[in-house]
Amino acid sequence: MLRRKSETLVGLMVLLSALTFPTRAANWGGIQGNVRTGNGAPVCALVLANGQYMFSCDGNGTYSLNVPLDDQGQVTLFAFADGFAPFRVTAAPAKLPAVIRTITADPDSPLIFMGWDMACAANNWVHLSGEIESEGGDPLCALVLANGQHMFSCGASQGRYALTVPADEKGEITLFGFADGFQPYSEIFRASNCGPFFDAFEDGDAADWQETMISGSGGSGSTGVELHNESQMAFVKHSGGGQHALSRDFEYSPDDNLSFEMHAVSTSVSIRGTVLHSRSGVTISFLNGLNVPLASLKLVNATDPSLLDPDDSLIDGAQHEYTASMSEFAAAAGLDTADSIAKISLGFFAEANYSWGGNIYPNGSSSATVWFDDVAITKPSDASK
Ligand SMILES: [Ca+2]
Repeated sequence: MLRRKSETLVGLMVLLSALTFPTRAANWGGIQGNVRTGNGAPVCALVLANGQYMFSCDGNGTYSLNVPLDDQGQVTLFAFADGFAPFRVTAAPAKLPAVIRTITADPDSPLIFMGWDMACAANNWVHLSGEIESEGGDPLCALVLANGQHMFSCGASQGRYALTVPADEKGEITLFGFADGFQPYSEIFRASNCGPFFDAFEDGDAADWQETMISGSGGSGSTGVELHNESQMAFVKHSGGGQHALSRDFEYSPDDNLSFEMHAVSTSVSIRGTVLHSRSGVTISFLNGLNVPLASLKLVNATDPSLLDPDDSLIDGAQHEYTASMSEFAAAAGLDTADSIAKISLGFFAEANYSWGGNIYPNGSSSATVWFDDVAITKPSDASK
C-alpha cells in the first residue's frame, strides 16, 4: 500500500553495504545535490551515503553531507522516499549526479512485509517492535521509520526492529520500511491509547458523551461531530431559549494532566431595543464520592461578560488548547488538597435566549456554538514508567 504524498514523504533506507562501512580512519568528502521527480518536483527523501544521512525536506529536495569515502575513494548514495523506487549509485564524489531523479516504484519489485506489536511507554509514547522481512521470509536489513524515530534492522538482529515513538495528533503511527531493491513499505495505524483517556473524534462519534438539554422557549439545538478547523470535532449548538451540553466524568487524580482543544463562539441579537445574549464554553466541575458538586469553574465566550460568575473566565472566540494538571484546574475553582475530590466533570455547553414577538413582531433568537477536540488525560511522565 503505497501512498504518494511528496510533501510529507519520509524515506527509509536500507543497505547492507552502507551499514557495514569500515570504521577505521578514512578520507572524507562533501557531497550535495537535489532529489527530484522526473518532472522536476522536489522530493522529501531520506538520503544515505556511506553511513551518513539526512532528509531532503527543505522544499527544494536539497541534501548536503560530509561522508567518509570507501576504499576506492567512492560514495554509495541512496535516496528513499515513499512511493518511489529506492535510488542507488556508486561513484567518486565529483562524479555523483547533481540531481537524483526518483522514479515511481516498480509494482513488480518485491514487497516488504512488516509486523508490529505495541506496548505503552513513558510520556504516553508507544513501544513499537516487530519483524521486517521479504515475501520469502528472509529478514531484511532496512531502515525503519515511525513518527520521526528511526533505526536500522541490521547487524546481529537483522530483520528485527524496536522503536519508542509518540503518536501523532490524530493518535496514529505511520510506519515505514525501506530496503534496497524492494518497494517501500508504509502503513498507518492507530496507536495504543496509553493515557487514561483520549478522544479525537476521528471516528465521527460523540455517543459516549452524555447529552443534556435545558429547555427554553423557542429553543433548539444539536450535538454531534463535524469537520471544523480541519479536524473532526465534537460540537454543541443552541439557538433560542435554553441550553445544550455534552459532558463526561473522569476519575480525579491530582497530578494527571487534562487537556482539550476548544473553540467557543457566541452571537447576540438585538431586537426591538433588547439585546439577546448568548454564551458557550466548558464547565469544569469537581464532585466528591457521592457525586455532590464541590465547586466548578467555567471558561466562557459570552456576548455579555457581566453575566459571568466570579470563578468564570472569559475567553476569546478563537480556538485554543487548554491544558493543566487536574489539581491546577481544582485550584482555579477554589478547591485545595483538603477537599475530597473524587471526580472531575467536563461539560461543554451552548446557551442562548429568545424573544417572542407576540405574533405581531418577528421572534428573536441569539445563538452559540462550542467545538471541542483532542480531549486527553495523561499521566505525569515520571509516574508512567
Ligand atoms: Ca479531531
